[in-house]
Amino acid sequence: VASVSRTLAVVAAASAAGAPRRGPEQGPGALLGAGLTQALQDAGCAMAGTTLLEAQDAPACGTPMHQRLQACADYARRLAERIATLPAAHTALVIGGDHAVAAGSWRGVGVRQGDGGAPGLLWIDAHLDSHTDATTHSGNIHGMPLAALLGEGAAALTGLRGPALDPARTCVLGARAWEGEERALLQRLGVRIFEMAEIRRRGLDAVFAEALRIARGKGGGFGVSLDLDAIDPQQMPAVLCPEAGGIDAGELATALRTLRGCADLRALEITEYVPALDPDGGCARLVIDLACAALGRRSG
Ligand code: B3U
Ligand code: MN
Ligand code: MN
Repeated sequence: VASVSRTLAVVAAASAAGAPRRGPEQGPGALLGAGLTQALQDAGCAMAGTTLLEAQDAPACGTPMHQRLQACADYARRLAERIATLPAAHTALVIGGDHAVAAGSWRGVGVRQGDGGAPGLLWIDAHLDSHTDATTHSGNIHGMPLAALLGEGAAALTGLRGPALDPARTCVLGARAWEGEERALLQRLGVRIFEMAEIRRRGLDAVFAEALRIARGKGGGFGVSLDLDAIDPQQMPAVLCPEAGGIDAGELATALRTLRGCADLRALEITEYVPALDPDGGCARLVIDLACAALGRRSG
């Protein structure tokens, strides 16, 4: 399959409002500083530009959940508006930030598509991120964005402009740590979950291909939201919530290369990178390699 010629619009979503600790808000600056855009250009992408969307200071520890929800929702609304205004022909590359930014990204992508439909979505994550404000154990908003995108949970997040996801075109890949309520929610909605156990049994390539078929559906555009904690923490320790037994980084790069042939890929999102946990920059280089694997045209 020939690689698609892409013009990328990079959106730096420098928010940690959904995370239990500061750190992910530094992710986009560090990745840009490590040469993300140059590497993408070297890999054959045209660059339409980079927008930085700064956040207010993340709510302090102990802030009541409804205030943290509101902070995440305010940020998600701004992010969605920004993405909605990008030219439809561009592929958006959203760099988080904690994963709560996704509650805005994919609404914005849906508005930008302009056909009234939501994009299909492949959610690559160690977690399910499908709690609501009523079921969360940790109180952390980055454990809720997938539920919010599916229209479940607090109105602050679900009420953003833009279509809710179609559960039949949404799937989760790499899951290995969850609480019962979020799994029950996804099962009730009919969202396909590809757990690590299934990936180990069938191999990532086969599972990724099936997940891609689900997200692409019969057309209409799709996206990929990558939480870096999906990758094995021995290879990607620079995340807030590492979970042992994850996806092999090299295998993920190979699987992501199949996106090069997908003209219907509307956006890629990469979240939860914490540069303070990456003193030698090895994880930043890995993130850049993954972005190039997904979006590039040549090895670069
Ligand atoms: N399910 C847990 C753990 C978690 C979710 N997302 C991350 N961690 N990064 C929670 O906090 O809701
Ligand atoms: Mn996660
Ligand atoms: Mn996540």
